[in-house]
Amino acid sequence: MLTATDKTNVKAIWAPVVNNAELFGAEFLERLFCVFPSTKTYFPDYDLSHNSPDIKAQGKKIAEALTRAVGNLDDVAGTLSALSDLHAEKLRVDPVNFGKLRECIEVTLAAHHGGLIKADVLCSLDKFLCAVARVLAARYR
Ligand code: HNI
Repeated sequence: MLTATDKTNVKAIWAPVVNNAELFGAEFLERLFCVFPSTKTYFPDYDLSHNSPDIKAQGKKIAEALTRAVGNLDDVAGTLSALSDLHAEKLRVDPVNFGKLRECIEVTLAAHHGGLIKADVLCSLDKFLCAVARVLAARYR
């Protein structure tokens, strides 16, 4: 459950992503593939070289979906409902991978933050991304 303070923190830390979805999204994915190489198996037809059109396009989709969720923090489940169906029923992504992407998103945002991220802001971001992961994994049960 995100508190009012969490919501303010998440919107603030996410602000740079809103108008730079492709840039941030591609970095989320490149970090994922680099740190957790097994995740590459879900994208067998992609060109996974640095800054490839595939990585940019898919990264943009992920970042924009998360931006929609940040814009609807009172209804993350409803906002991502179609994606929840897709990941569970069609793509069959093992939910353990959502945690891996969460880590990569947090590192990316920290790397681009102008200074240290305060602990409470990181905590709020983590709560939000855990909520997203719960929604995306909900249809598996
Ligand atoms: Ni995910 C497709 C959002 C985590 C594997 N994914 C999408 C799309 C969006 C999206 C948006 C495009 C849907 C469409 O075209 O209709 N994915 C998200 C979000 C998260 C996430 C918001 C978590 C924060 N996806 C993951 C993870 C994996 C993953 C962790 C696997 C490691 N996603 C996929 C695959 C596709 C996909 C595979 C299909 C790609 C394609 O090109 O067909």
